[in-house]
Amino acid sequence: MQANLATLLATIPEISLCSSADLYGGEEPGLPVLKIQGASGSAAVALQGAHLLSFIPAGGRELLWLSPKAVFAADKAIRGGIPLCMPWFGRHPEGLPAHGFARSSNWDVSEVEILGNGDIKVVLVLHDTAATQALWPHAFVFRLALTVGRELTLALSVENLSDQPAPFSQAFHSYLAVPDVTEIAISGLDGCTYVNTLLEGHPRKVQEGDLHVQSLTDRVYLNVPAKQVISHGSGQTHIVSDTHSAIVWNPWEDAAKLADVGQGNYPGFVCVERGDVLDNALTIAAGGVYRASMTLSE
Ligand code: TA6
Repeated sequence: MQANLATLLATIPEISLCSSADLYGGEEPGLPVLKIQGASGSAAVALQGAHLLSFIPAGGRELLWLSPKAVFAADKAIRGGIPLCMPWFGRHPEGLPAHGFARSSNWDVSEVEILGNGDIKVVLVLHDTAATQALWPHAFVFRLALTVGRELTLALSVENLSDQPAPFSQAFHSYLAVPDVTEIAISGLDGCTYVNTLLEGHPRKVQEGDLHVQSLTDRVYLNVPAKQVISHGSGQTHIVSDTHSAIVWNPWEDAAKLADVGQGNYPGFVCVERGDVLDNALTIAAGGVYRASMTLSE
């Protein structure tokens, strides 16, 4: 773990360093997790992956789903919360790890701050190493600024420090807690073209009205509006992002094949992810920067 972390955290009592084993059980020693307890909201973020595990606005409910079967192990993506999928989303054409390496890499904390309105800001950074260069041959700095208050904001910047253009796609792969996925309605996708990645040839269709998830679903919506709202038995979850794609996923009965989801647990979440993927993927120019943000609120 980074050398100056204890000193940095000592400046802000609202942030403490604990172990995933203390918070969620599982094998000791677990993974290091920052617990953020602010006046307007609380959150937990694993340093592996800069991975949000929990967000609860003050007086509100948990917005994120963390699998009861999540495994907290080095180099293994954690099931639930908000994994950061980058510098590529989904399967890699050359068989490199799905969803990139950011979610399984160890990030450092570079800044912690209490903002004027009491919200808490934490900035995590990841730099290239020989191992990342072997997967994505670019010098880079990834920066994720988290702001925890009544809303949760993730502000991402990706600097390509190399002298070559870098192909890039990314998603904030949010697992949203819902009482029953079969009873939700997702607005903010009406009229958007989506790619059904479950069917041969990945056919495209246009969404009509709200989306109701009633079976195994894995779709990439392109050029979506900034806002989606998930309405469910416990209220609503609002997502706002300046990215261009939205991915909707629920494994349904296939959850039985995912040991860290587990049969029977799929009704408790829906992934509504925002990012820039497929047609919305891009190339970051040599020396260029990609920026994206997403805000979650009740
Ligand atoms: O975002 C949807 C998706 O790409 C699905 O295809 C599904 O496989 C899911 O992500 C989970 O991927 P993971 O690599 O975390 O098991």
